[in-house]
Amino acid sequence: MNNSGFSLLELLATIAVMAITSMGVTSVILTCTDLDMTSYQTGVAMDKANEIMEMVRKTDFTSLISTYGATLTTEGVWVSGFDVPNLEVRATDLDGMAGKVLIVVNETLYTEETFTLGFPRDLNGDGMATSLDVTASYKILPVIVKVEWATKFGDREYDLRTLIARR
Ligand SMILES: [Ca+2]
Repeated sequence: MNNSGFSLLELLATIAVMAITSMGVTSVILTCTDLDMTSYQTGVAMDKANEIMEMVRKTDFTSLISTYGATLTTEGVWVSGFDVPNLEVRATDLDGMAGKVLIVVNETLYTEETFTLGFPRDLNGDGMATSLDVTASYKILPVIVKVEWATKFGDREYDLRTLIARR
């Protein structure tokens, strides 16, 4: 028998190969979309953090804590929250807002974040870095604007850190 066309077996094999190939393509497209989403979210976090830091910098120096200090933690950090649209808030985030302004008033607080701001550090100008709360006497304020959000790959965060002094 002279059969110049596809046999059924060849046809099935071809369909199987095409199906596997197209699964690979779909997977690549999904991965690219995920990366786009991740970079989009990081962009959203950066934009909002920059916007809030600009507002903080424009705030009168003596009003910084009354404006951005909603609650004082036991570590000596004033905290307030701000909303960041289009980011998924972490389930563990108590105030339900992805953004936070942190103002450190404990000269002795030594963390990964305050370390980069030169802590332990004299904030009230008495020459010593020993005060646990300089809320009423500060000459310099360390401000951290932080955005923390959840993604399908895990938690992400972005922050800006600065020292603000009276001008
Ligand atoms: Ca001091």
